Amino acid sequence: MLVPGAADASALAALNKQLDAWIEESRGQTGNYGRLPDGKARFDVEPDHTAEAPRLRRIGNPVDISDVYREFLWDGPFPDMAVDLYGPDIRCEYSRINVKAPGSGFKVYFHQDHPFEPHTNPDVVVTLFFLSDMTEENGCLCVVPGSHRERYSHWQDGKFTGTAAPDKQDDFWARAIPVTGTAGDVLLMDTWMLHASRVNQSTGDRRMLICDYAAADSIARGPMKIPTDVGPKIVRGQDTRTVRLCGETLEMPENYTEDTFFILQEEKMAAAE
Ligand SMILES: O=C(O)CCC(=O)C(=O)O
Repeated sequence: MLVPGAADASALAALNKQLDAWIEESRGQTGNYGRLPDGKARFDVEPDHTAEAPRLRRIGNPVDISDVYREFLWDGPFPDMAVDLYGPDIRCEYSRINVKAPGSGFKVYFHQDHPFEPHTNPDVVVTLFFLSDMTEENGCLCVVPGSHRERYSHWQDGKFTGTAAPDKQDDFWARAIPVTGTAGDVLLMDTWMLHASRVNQSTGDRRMLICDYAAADSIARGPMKIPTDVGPKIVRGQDTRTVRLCGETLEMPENYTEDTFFILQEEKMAAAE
């Protein structure tokens, strides 16, 4: 579901100002940098990142290092949207920012998010907040309607690759629709929805802030792939001693050592293309 104008202009400006500063800072770096609690890099740059043409593509858990992002994701409009979906008790799991610089060759292959962090039940909503306009030209998110009822392995050849069924990617593209919108809109996406995105062929950044919220009684079965210093955190209602189970059999992921799943996907898919 797309919610237009989910944040006011001043919040949007403050989030983008902080992101501008991080992109500026990245000019002084030649590779991934900063540390998440598990030792992986917090800031992930594309292989062709340079000082002149910075290509900072992901920031893991901006809530750990920015009051502006923490207040927005914990106290802003999204926790209440999760309450509307799942009831009063909501946990903020983890967050990340994805940036596609103009002319960036960074694309994302079809995957579902749930297989990265299987939970005891599927009450997990992925909020994808548009920090910039989203167009087909700049590589907006594309989703496969109805795919939240489908299940695909994200393992290939004995390795967790973070990609759903590589041999079905063309079929997924044939069924996919683009989610275009304006800066300030948010897409609420089921944790099982297949999604992907193409490269940015426009002259401006494509910027997206993503955060997962779960019902408090939906418990992750393993570590978060982007661990946070300050969470997971109950952002509405109360924590619970009870856990709600669903009877589904789920494939567990591998706790991969690569800094981001973009690298995992590229390792598998670049070879196949
Ligand atoms: O940034 C995109 O286009 C896709 C993001 C995504 O799927 C993710 O970060 O989990």
